Amino acid sequence: MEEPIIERYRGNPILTPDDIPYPVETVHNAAVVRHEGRYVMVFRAHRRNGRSILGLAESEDGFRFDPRPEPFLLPATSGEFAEYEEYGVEDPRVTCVEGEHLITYSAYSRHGVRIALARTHDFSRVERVALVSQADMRNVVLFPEKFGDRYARLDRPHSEISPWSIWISYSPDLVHWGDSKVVMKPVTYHWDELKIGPGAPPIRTERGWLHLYHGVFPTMNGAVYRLGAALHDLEDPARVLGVHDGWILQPVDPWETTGYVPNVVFTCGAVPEEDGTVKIYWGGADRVMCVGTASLARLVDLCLEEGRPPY
Ligand code: BMA
Repeated sequence: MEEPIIERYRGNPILTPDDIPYPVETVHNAAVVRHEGRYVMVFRAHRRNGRSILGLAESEDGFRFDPRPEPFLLPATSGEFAEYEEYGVEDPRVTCVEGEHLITYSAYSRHGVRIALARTHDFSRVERVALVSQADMRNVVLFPEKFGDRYARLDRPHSEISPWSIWISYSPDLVHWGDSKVVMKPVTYHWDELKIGPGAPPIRTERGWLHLYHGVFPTMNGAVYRLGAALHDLEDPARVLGVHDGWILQPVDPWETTGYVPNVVFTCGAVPEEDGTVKIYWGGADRVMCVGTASLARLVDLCLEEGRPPY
């Protein structure tokens, strides 16, 4: 049998609602980054009213996480963010740019879903910066480096003529974004034919920026969420060098096929290691957190050697 692309950790799931010291129904779609030699996880959790908050857990080894006693970010109840976070905060991504941890998350309200940006230096004090998109937008990941003097992000606008595709945008100040270009689209009658969306913030490799994304296929039994891989040019990230034709992970374990939403693996974070591996984190069935390990070189090879065009 061929080696799996992502080797699942035997101790999965690594975090479940039962581990959290305050009432939550789910622990999923978490960002994970390195901070001062530890792994910090910012996870999404549903409360019993069906709305989400963000929690935080820490780990020495990237596998065993201890949750903090209190939530990390609750929907704002006053100020300019309150109106747009009324229905909750979801699916965080964390990128370290020039020593600062930047958090993008979905802000849900009666006006739709849009992206908010917050920053932290220490994961104790968190400061909201700006709402950085209109509705309807989810799944925004920042690149960890600037290109010239501009920040870059992968985003996911939606329109009937170009449904749920991945675009790139640039900003001089993290607040105002533009110069947008389409970079990848779902492919008809393919595992990611319905929707694709940015997953983990891109990872620098020698051969390009590796982007782990999610793709959705509609079945008679509902949507199936899987993970895929794409490689972007190091200097010009709007240029896609290759997209792996197949998925790299699909729901298999019981906590991935059954849960809050069945048949979902969804990533918001991956941590590259010095030994050439990457720890990939994903939510299982929108209820628990899981982790697996893959070789960065193999993921890059899959994009370049067993690829398909980006659209
Ligand atoms: C998407 C988002 C994700 C979720 C996925 C599967 O639209 O809501 O947070 O993991 O659906 O339910």
